Amino acid sequence: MYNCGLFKFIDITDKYGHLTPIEGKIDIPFDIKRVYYITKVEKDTTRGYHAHRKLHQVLVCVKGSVKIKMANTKEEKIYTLDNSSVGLYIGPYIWREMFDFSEDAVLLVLASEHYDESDYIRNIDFYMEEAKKRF
Ligand code: T46
Repeated sequence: MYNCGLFKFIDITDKYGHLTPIEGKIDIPFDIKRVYYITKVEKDTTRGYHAHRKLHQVLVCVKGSVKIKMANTKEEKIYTLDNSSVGLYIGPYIWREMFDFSEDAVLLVLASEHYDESDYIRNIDFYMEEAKKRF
């Protein structure tokens, strides 16, 4: 599937615990302009239901687990994120839905741009129309 995939980051382990560094333009293909995280999502809640026009993001479930459904105009794929040293890259024109959050899930997101609501396509029909012209 275009514009998405998994990254494995270094997991530096010693007797004091684990440390995973993620550096913009080194470990992921963009500079990080924004960081946010999603926590305390109630059972059976699904988030997302949108795509971005320009934004590149990497999602890391630093605690617990969550499933991410990603789709384009032709196919869809579901990833389970449950490893704090694995990142899911999602680039432009990928529809995403996040579901099955574990109670303790902490989903960290590294983003290539500042928050801009006009970059969102929140309607699936508009998404299909725009994405079909590009891919
Ligand atoms: C994405 C997935 C993985 C802000 O004010 N600033 C921000 O940086 C973000 C991300 C959101 N917001 C506001 C916009 C909404 O009023 O927070 C509210 C909840 O955002 P949203 O419904 O878009 O949340 P999700 O979980 O559906 O989507 C978020 C990101 O918005 C999105 O880019 O890819 O996480």
